Amino acid sequence: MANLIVRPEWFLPESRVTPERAFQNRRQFLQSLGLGAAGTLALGAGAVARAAEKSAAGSKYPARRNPDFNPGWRLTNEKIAGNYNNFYEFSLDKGEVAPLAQRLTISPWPIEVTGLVEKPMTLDASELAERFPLEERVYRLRCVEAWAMIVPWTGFSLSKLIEAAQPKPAAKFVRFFTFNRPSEAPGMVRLRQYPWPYFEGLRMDEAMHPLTLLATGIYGKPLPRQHGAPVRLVVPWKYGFKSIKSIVKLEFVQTQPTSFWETLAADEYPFEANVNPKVPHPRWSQAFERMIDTDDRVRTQPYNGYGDSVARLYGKA
Ligand SMILES: Nc1nc2c(c(=O)[nH]1)N[C@H]1C(S)=C(S)[C@@H](COP(=O)(O)O)O[C@H]1N2
Ligand SMILES: [Mo]
Repeated sequence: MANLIVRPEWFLPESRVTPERAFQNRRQFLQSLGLGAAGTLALGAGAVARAAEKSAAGSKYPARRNPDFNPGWRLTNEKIAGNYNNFYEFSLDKGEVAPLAQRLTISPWPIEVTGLVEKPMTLDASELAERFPLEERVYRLRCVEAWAMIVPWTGFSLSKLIEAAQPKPAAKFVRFFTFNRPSEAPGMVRLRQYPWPYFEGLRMDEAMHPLTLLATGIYGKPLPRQHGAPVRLVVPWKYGFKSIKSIVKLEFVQTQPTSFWETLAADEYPFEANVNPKVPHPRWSQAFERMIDTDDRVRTQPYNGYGDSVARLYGKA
């Protein structure tokens, strides 16, 4: 047995020779049997491969791609998207967010659903995938700063959670809140003048629109912290700041609430914030956007290209 313990010089960690997904699934499977590396020896490679396949079918990632939301666009490079993040709780520097965000504790993660609902509830983020089937959707995301990306999110329509909470007729808006943990988020300490925690809001019809996603994953894996783990909003026809990350609370209210950026500069970041190439930001044009990985300059589309399904919400054909 000694040669199994003393690694030969050609030894490579399995993670380096097996595609990441297969590796993770196999590990999960072995762990579920209470087996470590010894399990590999006992079962043999073929049995492990078959068992890992079964376990992959049971695991939540990657989720089934919804063909309605996969138009065959070229995806933004995953590494670049994961190292170019707006998450002011950690840093104003997009490249610094990913390393700093790793200190965020994401388990347990209770989410409170409250306000004007028949069924207020608190559920943990880990329960979401059990209650609401996950699917993968490719969306464009357009930041108000005139950069854009195209990413595969994993999640479910926010409408499913709203239906479970049963809003009362008086509920006309939903408010969303991010965590309030300065001890884990240095930006919250450094940017003391900001009205933390980050908060956002949608009209009820916007929140109920099938495009509005609660995302728990990206690129076929659970969300990394810099993208808003464990659960964030994605509203693809609005500027990116509406897509609030790391949500801890949803509150149903009667009158139009404010939002974090609106409080700071209402003329630059209005509550509605629909992507519109014809309405310039006070300090720059919104006619074009830059793809973050290729630097391609792309013409910005009304509603970020989602006008066919959302323009009717705004009384436009
Ligand atoms: N809590 C929180 N959510 C947030 C932000 C933030 O600073 N804090 N930034 C927003 C902005 S401006 C954008 S463009 C997107 C960026 O998402 P990404 O980093 O996953 O690409 O997150 C949005 N959600
Ligand atoms: Mo943004």
